Amino acid sequence: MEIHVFTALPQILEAPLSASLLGRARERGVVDVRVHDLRAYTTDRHRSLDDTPFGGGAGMVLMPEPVFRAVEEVRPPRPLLLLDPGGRRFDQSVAAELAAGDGFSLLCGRYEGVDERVRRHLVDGELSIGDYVLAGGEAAAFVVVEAVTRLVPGVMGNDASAGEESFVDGLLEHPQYTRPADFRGWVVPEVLRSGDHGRVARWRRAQSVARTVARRPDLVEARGGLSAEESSLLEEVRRDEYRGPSPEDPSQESSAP
Ligand code: JCQ
Repeated sequence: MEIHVFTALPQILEAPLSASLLGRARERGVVDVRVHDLRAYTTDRHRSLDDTPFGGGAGMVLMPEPVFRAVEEVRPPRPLLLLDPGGRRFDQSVAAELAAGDGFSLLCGRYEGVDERVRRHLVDGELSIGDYVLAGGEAAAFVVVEAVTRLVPGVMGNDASAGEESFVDGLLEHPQYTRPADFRGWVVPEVLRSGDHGRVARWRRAQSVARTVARRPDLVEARGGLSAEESSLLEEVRRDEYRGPSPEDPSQESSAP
């Protein structure tokens, strides 16, 4: 997979792209992520990337010339996508779409925005990572590169783990615990130490369902609700986790302060 990123601030991206599993995967040649410095494609003696907006107003606009020159010289893999809060919302399904191809490219805006001719005549689309405004597209580009490349076989330490996590079946992850079994009196659920793999799998699935219904009902809606099996797992959790007194048995009522 080949990913090209065009930016006025390559130094913001190089360190995160070189760290950890992604950096290792790049070294091993599993993914080819290339960062292009837009300033290298300027032609004027001041190496300008931005200029004042026609019509007046505050701030600066990324000029079309260095951006077109860079893209036309490099001929990066398409689609070429501009990071912009007005773009298509980037989510796990977009990440999966991009991971299924041979490559794509990202253009990071800066300043108050990019010249409209870049949007209209150079890029293939626009991506937003969420409803907030960044100072530039670099942090958003890293989010996209990480979410996509971790789906490429061989990037993660363990190939199976990419598929097991949140959103892959539309549910949030189950709780995870590691040693110690008792931390400050907060104990790890007994089932996880039972060694019964069937019970563990069932508990995890039930926890995923309960957690998603409680915290992200929109995700449950988006996957078309719960299956009959998931609904009964949810019932089970609700029975097990109910700690209040039984209305039929007031003797269970706590008198503790
Ligand atoms: C991406 N959510 C927020 C900042 C201008 C294209 O013009 C600009 C682009 C940016 C960077 O993108 C974001 C963003 N997803 O801010 C300013």
